Amino acid sequence: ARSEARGCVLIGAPVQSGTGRLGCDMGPSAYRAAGLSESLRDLGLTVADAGNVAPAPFSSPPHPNRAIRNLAETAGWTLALTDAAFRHSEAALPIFLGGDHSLSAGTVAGMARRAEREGRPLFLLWLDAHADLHTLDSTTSGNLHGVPLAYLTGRPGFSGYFPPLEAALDPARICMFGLRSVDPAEREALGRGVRVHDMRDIDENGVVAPLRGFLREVAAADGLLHVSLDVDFLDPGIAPGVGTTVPGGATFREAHLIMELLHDSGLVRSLDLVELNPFLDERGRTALLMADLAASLLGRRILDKPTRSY
Ligand code: HAR
Ligand code: MN
Ligand code: MN
Ligand code: MN
Repeated sequence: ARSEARGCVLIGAPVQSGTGRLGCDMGPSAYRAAGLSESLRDLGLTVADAGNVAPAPFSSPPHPNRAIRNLAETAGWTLALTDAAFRHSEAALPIFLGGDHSLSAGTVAGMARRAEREGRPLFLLWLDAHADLHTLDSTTSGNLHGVPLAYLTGRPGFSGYFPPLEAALDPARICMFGLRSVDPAEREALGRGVRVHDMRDIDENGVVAPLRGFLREVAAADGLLHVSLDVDFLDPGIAPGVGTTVPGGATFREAHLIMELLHDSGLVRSLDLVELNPFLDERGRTALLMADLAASLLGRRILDKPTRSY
């Protein structure tokens, strides 16, 4: 079924335990204030708002890497969001309103369980300036928004500290766009088969051919596609509301085109909007832009409405 055949459900994930600075917990409210459900309803979609998830209790033993912050709390979010993603994805297309990127450890794990239940493979499109491939041992910042992909691909060292992972993601089913800030330890992990289209690749070749190639593979495998959109994928000039800006990000046109191609594919089963920090935003412009990109992914045509100015 094409994605618009199912309704959408908004799920707030006010996670900020994975970052070094406060403010991401206001993300879900900012998306609601930006009118995300109204723009989706304008497309004729059924939209429910499931409210915000709360972290589950989880105790992690102290980790030898003393840099790590908020380990048990982040693991508790992972547990709660795995369950929420699995439950809400049966009948609807869940849109997770973050919250920092550590939340994807949960949402993607829940979608992996969903895919397994349907006997289909899960594919992941990761739109981000960062690779988020640190292990608990390799992170030097200690910020756990830098580790979700290591957890999800079953890299060692998470056992006992994070919820047990039922099915590890095959790196060959992960495609990244927008990378431009990768730490040495992550570079090594990138060599394990993840498909990477960094900013240089996008500058030279554009987004259309590589994205179409990936989508063809998802379709050929009858896969489920989860999209994880990190605010810092976008250029800081258009998306200042994030704690980890990196110069040289995607333009409005590139990001919008990706959303249109995703919409046309009909393959997207779930979506994360992550890393928005409303405290760092300018009059809501980043929240509005992210909400508009989500609406484009769900079928909004750029000419349907005068584009808002951010
Ligand atoms: N690699 C750096 C670290 O581990 C920066 C990670 C930043 N991650 C995000 N999400 N903002 O992509 O600290
Ligand atoms: Mn990220
Ligand atoms: Mn990032
Ligand atoms: Mn459009």
